[in-house]
Amino acid sequence: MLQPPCDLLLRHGRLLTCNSLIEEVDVAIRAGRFIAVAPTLDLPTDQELDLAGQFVSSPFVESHIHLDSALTAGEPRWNQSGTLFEGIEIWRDRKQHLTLDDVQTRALATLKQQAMQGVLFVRSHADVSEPSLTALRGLLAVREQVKDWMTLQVVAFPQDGIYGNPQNETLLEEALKLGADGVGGIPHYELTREDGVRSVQRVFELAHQYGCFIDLHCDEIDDDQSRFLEVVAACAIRSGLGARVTASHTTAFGSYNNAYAQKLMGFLSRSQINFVSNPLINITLQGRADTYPKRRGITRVKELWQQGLNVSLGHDCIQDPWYSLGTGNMLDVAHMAVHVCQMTGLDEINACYDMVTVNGAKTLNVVHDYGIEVGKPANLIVLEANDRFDSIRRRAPIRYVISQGKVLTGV
Ligand code: 17E
Ligand code: FE2
Repeated sequence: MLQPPCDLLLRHGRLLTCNSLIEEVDVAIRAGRFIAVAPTLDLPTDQELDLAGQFVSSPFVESHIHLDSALTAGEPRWNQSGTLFEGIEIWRDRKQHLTLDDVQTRALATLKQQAMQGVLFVRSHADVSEPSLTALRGLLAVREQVKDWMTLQVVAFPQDGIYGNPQNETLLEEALKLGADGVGGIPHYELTREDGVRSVQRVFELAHQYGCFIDLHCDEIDDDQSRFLEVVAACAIRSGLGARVTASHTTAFGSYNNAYAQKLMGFLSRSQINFVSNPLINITLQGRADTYPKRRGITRVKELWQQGLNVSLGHDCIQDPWYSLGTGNMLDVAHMAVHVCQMTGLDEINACYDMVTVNGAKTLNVVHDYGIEVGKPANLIVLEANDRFDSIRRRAPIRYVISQGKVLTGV
């Protein structure tokens, strides 16, 4: 029987199989989906690309970024201390001047930059602690604008705390009514420890009420007494929401004593929550109050991974008050994690690649649409590399980005 031609046939790609071996395959795509993946395919096709043995991977997943503040470094002033808290103050000034156009232009430029580097799934935080909710409205509009080539999730993030100001709790709920995908919090920046605890509880109530996922900035500080992660774990265990919950940053976990950390690790396993670490940012933001020895201020990525918990990695910032560098390249993030978390064994380096791909897809809860398998949406990238290790070592250039069956040549 005559086969209808496929839209795109990729020949001679090196693909990672489910048992971590590399196999040379051809990949056929029709109507935006994978229709065949096999060692040799003989199908009529409209377009064919010879990959010449280059590494074929599922796209990168950016599981934590602040698109609302991207590309604002130096506005209105530079972060001289390099701390999280000076960054929050600078942003507080900058956000008084947000317009929808300003947010949308910067967010779109950033997303295009990310897509051209193989990122096709992004979770962004949107600050909802200013009364017009301009950051959130802007990112919700962008979510629609990019949906043909990028999956964007928007988290309502109360940067100044839920209880730091009488209107913030209402603004957070308003953001969920406007259609935010997720609800966030910042318990370590609430005015008191008690406020921090009840902010986490409130976030769980809102998630239940609005049916959204949870992604909290949690314990992003070097204070070994910042212990909101245990509150998140407790709420997740009691609510059974674990897989829909993410604890981002959790840098204080790097400062906890081992006896407490060991006990906590058991609770975290029970909770089955996801973790996002942002090594580029936290290696620069944290440790600022230390002299020497100076802490790294990174959560226990290696130990969480060894425990079988889901850990993904994010960029967090691209040229904003917290981090003036950044390109959107997820291999920079993975490369930094390898160093800062001392994940230098081969399995560990490969795991860091997984943390910017498949683990990110788990955090974003998009696994049903993620992976190079027949029937799934045809999203993939081709790297000038042999495998995961080689991609990270060389921070390999991206040769092709294929989004929903189309080769992106510019978006
Ligand atoms: N806001 C925050 O609380 N923490 C961060 N790392 C950034 C923004 C980038
Ligand atoms: Fe963040």
